[in-house]
Amino acid sequence: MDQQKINLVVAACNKGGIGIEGRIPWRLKQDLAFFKKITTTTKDLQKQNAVVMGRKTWFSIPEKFRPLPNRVNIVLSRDLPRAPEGAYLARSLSEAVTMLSTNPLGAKVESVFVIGGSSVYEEAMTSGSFPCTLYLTRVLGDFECDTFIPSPDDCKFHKVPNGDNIPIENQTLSENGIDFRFEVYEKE
Ligand code: FOL
Repeated sequence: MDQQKINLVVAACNKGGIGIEGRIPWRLKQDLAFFKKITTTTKDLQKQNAVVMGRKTWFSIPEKFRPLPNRVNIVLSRDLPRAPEGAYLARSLSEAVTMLSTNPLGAKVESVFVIGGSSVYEEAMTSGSFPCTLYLTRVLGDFECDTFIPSPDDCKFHKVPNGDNIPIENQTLSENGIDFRFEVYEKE
């Protein structure tokens, strides 16, 4: 794993909303396809990426899709008695990052992706402990939400040009009447 750098992947609507009642308020196939691709693709074909998520996010993923295939899955919880089947358990984000950069996992993990939920995103965005790249799908609408991410601008993230394999920034995509676009931010 490259020097404790982490990536965040999230889709958020106008007011930063990401979820309601344990689920995602919209259904965007192209966005999920992007999620799958960016979290799965590695340069070194011998390695996998890791996805780090809170307990509620783990249980929100449809059972047939978890553990997310071809990725090292880490679930964060202080309370679970054991790791869910197919996943590793860590007690905190920093413990997860340490596990992933230490052998045996360290040898086979290329990049770390934090995939939610709101408290994990918030910690990663505000802690200042790790340099981050944030892959933000901006869903251009107002959806009723009960969980949110902080504004990237308030967390000292700077928008950067989208790299290869990511649909062009400023290009608005549309799916079943919902407009959205892919943005990339970085924080030292
Ligand atoms: N980031 C973005 N951009 N969009 C999201 O929907 C998203 N969702 C989560 C975290 N970051 C996100 C957390 N929720 C699956 C389901 C829920 C989920 C994350 C992933 C999931 O089932 N993924 C499958 C693909 C399923 C499909 O193709 O329909 C996977 O293999 O990644």
